[in-house]
Parts: sequence; C-alpha cells; structure tokens
Amino acid sequence: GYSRPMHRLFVAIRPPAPVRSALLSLAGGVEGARWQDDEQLHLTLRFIGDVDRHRANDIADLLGGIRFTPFDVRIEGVGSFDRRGVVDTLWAGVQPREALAQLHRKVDRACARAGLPPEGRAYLPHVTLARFGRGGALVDAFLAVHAGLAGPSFRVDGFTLFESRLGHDGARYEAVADYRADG
Ligand code: 3AM
Repeated sequence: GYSRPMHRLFVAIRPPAPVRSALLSLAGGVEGARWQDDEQLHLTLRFIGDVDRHRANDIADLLGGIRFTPFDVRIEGVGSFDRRGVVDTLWAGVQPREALAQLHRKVDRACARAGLPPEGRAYLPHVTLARFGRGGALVDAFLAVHAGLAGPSFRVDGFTLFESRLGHDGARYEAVADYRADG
C-alpha cells in the first residue's frame, strides 16, 4: 500500500554547552532513573506529536513567521512530574517564566494555524533531566538536595523544530530547522 511516513515533532530551545554541562553534573543519586545525555537536553516550547510531511512543512513555514526579541533565562530549582502517582520525569526549572510563556503562545498559535488542536495542558518551562520506566527511589532526596539550584543563565536567541526518533536507548532528537530571534 501507499505509505505516508509520520514525523514526531516538537519545538524546543537548546541551552548552550555550559548550561548543559551544569545540568549533566546533576545526574546521580536516584534509583531507576535514565539520565538524559547532552544531545537530549532541551527546553520544550511545544510538543507537536505525529504529523505527516505536508503538515510538517506547513508548521516549519509558520514557525518562520514568529518574531521575538532575545531574552535571558536561568536554571532555577528542580521538580518532578508524576503519572498515575508514580514519578515519571525529573526536571530543572527555568525562570523567569513570562517571556518563555509568551514565546510558547506564539508557537502555539503557529501550530493552530497549521491545523493542530490546542495543546490543552498548562505550560511549565523545564529541562528534563531524567525519565523513569517504572518509578524511582530517592527522588524526594534529590528534590530536597537541589531545591535551591541556581544554575547558569543564558540568552534565548532562537528555537529549533526537532524530530523525535525512537532509538535503542530512548528517544534521539534531530534538529529539523532553526529559527532566530530578531536583533
Ligand atoms: O521536554 P520534555 O522532556 O518534558 O516528554 C516529551 C518531551 O518533553 C514530550 O515532548 C518532549 C519531546 O519528546 N512529550 C512526548 N509525548 C508527549 C505527549 N503526548 C509529550 N508532551 C505532551 N504530550
């Protein structure tokens, strides 16, 4: 039959290398965690999910129409997401949130123009540090130890459309297109 390959996409910011190093140095002290490697670290602006090539091209074009002024953010604090009461994700927070939320809304509107349904869930800027297959132990200790995390700051002067491909050891992320801020 006729195959129509789907692309699993998301839009994210890649923190610069010194910030990624600082985040990688947090790994450890938690049982059952699969720590993200350098290539996997990102700050998601919008998860898109599976789209066909036609829609992927539309999204890529519409993202190119986004205008924003560069802004600075910093890594601050840690947190976790639960799924059915079991810890699923460990992350580092990013502050201040307002400029990121604004950029998120612009990306969301571009996605809406491409025909995607609104995302629904509230946007909480974060960089995932680790994922858990079946929950983790010592997560509360990690959260307590790093509660006061004050990581390096960095300038957000662009964002990237990524394709997520499932590999042998988790998802691999491939940059599809880069978008620069104004000025
Ligand atoms: O930036 P993080 O690591 O929090 O968890 C996935 C990852 O988020 C998330 O999209 C990012 C790139 O894969 N993701 C995966 N499936 C998702 C879904 N169905 C999802 N986010 C929302 N809904």
